[in-house]
Amino acid sequence: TAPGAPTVPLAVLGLGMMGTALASALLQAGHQVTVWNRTAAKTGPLVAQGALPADSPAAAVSASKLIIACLLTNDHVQEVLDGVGDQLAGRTIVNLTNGTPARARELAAWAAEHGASYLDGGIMAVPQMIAGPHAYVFYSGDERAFRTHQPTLAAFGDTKFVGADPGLAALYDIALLTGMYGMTVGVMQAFALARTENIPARELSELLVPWIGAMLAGVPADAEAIDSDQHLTDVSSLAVNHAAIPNFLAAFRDQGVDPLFFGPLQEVLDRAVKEGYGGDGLSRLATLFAR
Ligand code: FVH
Repeated sequence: TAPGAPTVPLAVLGLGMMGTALASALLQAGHQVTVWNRTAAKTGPLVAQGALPADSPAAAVSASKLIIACLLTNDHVQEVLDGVGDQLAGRTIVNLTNGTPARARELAAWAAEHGASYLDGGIMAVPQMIAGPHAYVFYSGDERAFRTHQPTLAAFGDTKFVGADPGLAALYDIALLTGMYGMTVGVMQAFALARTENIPARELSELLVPWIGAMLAGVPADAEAIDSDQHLTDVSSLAVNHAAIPNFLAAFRDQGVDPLFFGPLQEVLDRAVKEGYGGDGLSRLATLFAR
């Protein structure tokens, strides 16, 4: 253990791309880490870094006070934890698996029934970013457990505790990923459109990056409009966007590209204009989507 590193024994359950990065960061921070994975061969590289392999979740949990789970889904987490329920009293579970707020609350209630503390987490990083300067993780749930283990969890990146409601970390996680997926899908659709005329993706990429960056600069103004519920705009009205979207739908049709979310977008803009919001900016959509 590195000088000054906390010595609470840890287990990492799940050594996929993310679980491996998490376990590796903990080892590099000087912790004693027991690792378990359904496919045992994945423990090899971590054992080479000093991890202790466990041949079952039960063996991993019995060796540890803090249990970090990062599996494909929360159904897998529940399945694995069900097998060790009688061992969890007095331990802390930190679940960094992607899931819903409702599922996080269920898991927290289940953990409490088994005498364990529960923290849910949403990782805002890809595996290669873990332990780097831009990685951070949202946590919610048992605040005392968070305060106790925050120095350990800091091995992954910055720690952001967002509340005692265990569902909140998943909500923040899904909100940020929603923004990311919207952008990524739009970018892929742009590449698909450009490909229909043999425009190289690299050429479009050089145009997309500064364009999207310039558009992202408007997000704080949208946020202010949403928080103050003042949506009138001198930038780009819903009426203008409503008039333009049929061109997108026609261009996708003519070029043979899937319109994806532009059909539903047209429908919501139809509704917005019909309901008298044509003079508002795009920030109005946040209130319309929330219905
Ligand atoms: N990778 C990323 O960039 C994102 C970043 C943000 C957080 N996500 C979430 O992290 C969870 C794990 O993602 P991952 O990238 O590590 O995923 P995989 O590499 O596919 O590893 C999946 C692990 O889950 C194990 N597993 C699957 N099914 C079962 C099962 N029935 N019983 C027990 N374990 C299971 C799998 O085991 P194996 O296939 O190696 O035996 C891996 O350990 C995920 O929620 C992301 O959304 C990652």
